[in-house]
Amino acid sequence: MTVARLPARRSRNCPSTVAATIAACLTLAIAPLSARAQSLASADFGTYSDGALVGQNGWQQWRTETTSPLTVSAGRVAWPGGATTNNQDAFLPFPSDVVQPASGTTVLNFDMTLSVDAPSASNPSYFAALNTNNTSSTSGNFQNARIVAQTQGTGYVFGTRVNGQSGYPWSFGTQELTIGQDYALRAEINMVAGNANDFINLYVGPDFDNLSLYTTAGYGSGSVNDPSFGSIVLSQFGTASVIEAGVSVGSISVTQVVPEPSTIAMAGVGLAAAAAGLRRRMRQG
Ligand SMILES: [Ca+2]
Repeated sequence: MTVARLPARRSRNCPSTVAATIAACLTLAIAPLSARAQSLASADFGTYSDGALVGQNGWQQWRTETTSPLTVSAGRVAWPGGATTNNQDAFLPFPSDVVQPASGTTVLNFDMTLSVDAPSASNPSYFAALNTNNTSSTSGNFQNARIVAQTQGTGYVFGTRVNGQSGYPWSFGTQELTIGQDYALRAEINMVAGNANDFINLYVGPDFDNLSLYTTAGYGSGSVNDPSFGSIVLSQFGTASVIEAGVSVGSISVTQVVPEPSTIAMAGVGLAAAAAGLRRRMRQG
């Protein structure tokens, strides 16, 4: 069957369609960045029941250690620290693993509200981290984006590192913080395309609207594999030589910051869409 090709003519509606499409795209392009964050895992312990953390709202036991189980009490998950054995850890998985980007930078905000009640005297062990995978499999599943608290003066400092490999050393802040005081802590994880180039900007403040850059942890030297991220871990890992801290956590979450599309790129999309609409209308006569 042959379809007769109608002569093209411009629709009077097209200019307004083009303008409306571009306007809608420009509106999208200037939307606040905060509206462009995707939650990967989130726990507000203020909404939890008192009792075991594992089994509530998706939290699972990590590895096999069950001693000193993590417990919710009055809206907090707290443990005393100082243990020289590996007590229970728990993880909260993302829907899927966030892998290294093929280009550009993927940013994850790893947020906690917490107080540190007993910082590590020396050689700190992480109390929070992100596992490589979102499953309970221990094969190839390591603790990345590690967070520690170490004694300094009469208070303490936070530290972080991208993963547990020596090429990504600890970086500590210098501002002495107050034991027992609540802080908002953000590890802004920058996953940069390519290897040995990821970094973490660690921010501290009284709340998430008033954060200050505390320290930056990046690559030093050596051989490393940049990590993927699949779940939040609360860790009571400790040994006789690697000391765990005592913390009290009110909330913990990870959000992925969706890159802000440039106005030019969005306008380009808008023009392409408008052009497609124009072509359709021309075909339809
Ligand atoms: Ca990288």
